[in-house]
Amino acid sequence: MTALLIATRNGRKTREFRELLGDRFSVSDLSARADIPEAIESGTTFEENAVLKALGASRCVGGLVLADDSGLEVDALGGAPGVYSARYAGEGASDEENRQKLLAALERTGARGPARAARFRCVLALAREGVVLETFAGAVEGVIANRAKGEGGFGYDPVFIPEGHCGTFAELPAEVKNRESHRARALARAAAHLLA
Ligand code: ITT
Repeated sequence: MTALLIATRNGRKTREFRELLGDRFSVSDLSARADIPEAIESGTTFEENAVLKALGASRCVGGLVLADDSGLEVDALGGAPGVYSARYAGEGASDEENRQKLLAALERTGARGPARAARFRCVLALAREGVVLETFAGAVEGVIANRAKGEGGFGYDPVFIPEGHCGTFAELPAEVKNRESHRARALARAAAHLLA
């Protein structure tokens, strides 16, 4: 089994990677690696930040490293929060604070129904020995709900209704997110590359 280090400290992301990759890869993350410094996400695109995270970890450990940079783009907010999704309500903000800020900002625009169009984007960067081998992108279109609903997933899942569904990612069964999410789509491309 191929060992794959996911360059994240977000355990909810790691859980999704494990579910998505099944027993094809032995997955670990940075949660137990206090020796590896936190990457500074100074990029202005998901790709730049994914590459920064992948290189940061890959310079410290051998083997295959995969980094994920992801976030939510809301059309009525000019694409915000975008690459700033994790820190939308400020550095160290909780998921709930970020969601509340998003719903309040969207409320102020008066956007209703299809005018609440949004998408999750994910870029994965694959690296080995401090060199980026490839990047892979995935996206899922949807709309922002009027209020947060559901207990599953993480981050903005309770406010995101994916195209073709009536409930949020947090309400729908995990299998739906694992089949249709931005991360699932990017990872399908990465896995095809790794297993080719
Ligand atoms: P790492 O940098 O350690 O991977 P992070 O959570 O800070 O963890 P990002 O910088 O990529 O990750 O920020 C992504 C943010 O976008 C994340 O904190 C969520 O708020 C949101 N996000 C990304 N993917 C999501 C998903 O599948 N469901 C809900 N929200 C998501």
